[in-house]
Amino acid sequence: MFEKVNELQKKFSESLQAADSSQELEKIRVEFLGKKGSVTDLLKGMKSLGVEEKKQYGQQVNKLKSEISDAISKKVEELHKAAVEREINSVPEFDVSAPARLRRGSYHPITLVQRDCERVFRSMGFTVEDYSEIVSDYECFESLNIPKDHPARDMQDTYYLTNGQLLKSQTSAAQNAIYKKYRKALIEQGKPIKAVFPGRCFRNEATDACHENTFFQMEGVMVDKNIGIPNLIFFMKTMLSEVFRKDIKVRLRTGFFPFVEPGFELDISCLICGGEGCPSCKHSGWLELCPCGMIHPEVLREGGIDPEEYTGFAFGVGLTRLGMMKYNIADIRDLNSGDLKCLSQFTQDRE
Ligand code: FA5
Repeated sequence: MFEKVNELQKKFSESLQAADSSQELEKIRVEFLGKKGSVTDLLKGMKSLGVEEKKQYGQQVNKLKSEISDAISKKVEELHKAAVEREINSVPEFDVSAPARLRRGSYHPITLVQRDCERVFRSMGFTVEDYSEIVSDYECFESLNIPKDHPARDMQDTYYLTNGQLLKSQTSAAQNAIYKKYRKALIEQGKPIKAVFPGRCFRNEATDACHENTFFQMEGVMVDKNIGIPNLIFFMKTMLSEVFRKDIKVRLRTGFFPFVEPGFELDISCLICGGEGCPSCKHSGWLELCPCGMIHPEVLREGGIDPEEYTGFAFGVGLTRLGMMKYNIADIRDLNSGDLKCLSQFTQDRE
């Protein structure tokens, strides 16, 4: 039995010496220290030993175990150091007197599409508002008719701070503040509230070709007397035709959001596959782009606006998805990748 410990030690030393990459070291770690590794195997034979032998044998196996673990960590570090040194030594010398090659930056496709939308809405009398990325539960949910324990909260899990605040999961989180900011002008001077507010949103969810955990939306609201669904449809149509500047197929279907009534989902026929179905549209041929609806009376009331007198619409367009469709980017994750091969293709749109 004790012989086996020495044999294993020898075998390990040989394997360690031959290893010259971190992948090989990981393999060795699993081979010797893994759940089904050789060191665990050594312990299996202990049953047949006497008490004193068992104690000595156990000590030897444990000693071997920590020696193997230490030796692997040491070698990992050595290999890492050697790799860094190799890299430092391989930096080509450069000629400081050579003329500079200028590389101009470019705007991110989402910035481009956001500016496009802002331009369209500004031209129709909307203000563009900025809003915080860290918000309270009240802003993100309660003021939007989503009380604690409401099932609609399941649709949007996000990241919480230890102080109870959260990274906003939707730009709708700014609605209440916008109503409160402009309600006086609406009520006293009859100025309709017309505002868009773009922003980064966060959701704790798995990513795929059309879902990111960090993405951009742009919210828009209009409140005045006699605002109805035709107004909403007019502004949605104008936004899409101005952004795409070509005919695109859209569909409007009913959708549930506690802060609008009635609520709609505005989908766009997938421009990546032409509506055939692909990973970008979850093989449905349609991409959910811009939910919208008539602002719920409770939400207006919470913002200090009398819903008996005023009505309004709200929408929340997915700017990141809009960018995907406009610039024919099949995988949303490329937009956050920082990969210049993908992102610098849009330099021609630089302003
Ligand atoms: C909302 O966030 C609502 N606040 C929108 C709204 C505003 C409805 C005003 C009614 C009135 P939803 O969770 O469906 O709804 O997201 C809106 C849009 O954001 C989606 O259609 C999609 O374009 C985009 N979006 C949502 N989740 C993701 C994600 N994980 N990755 C990328 N885009 C996303």
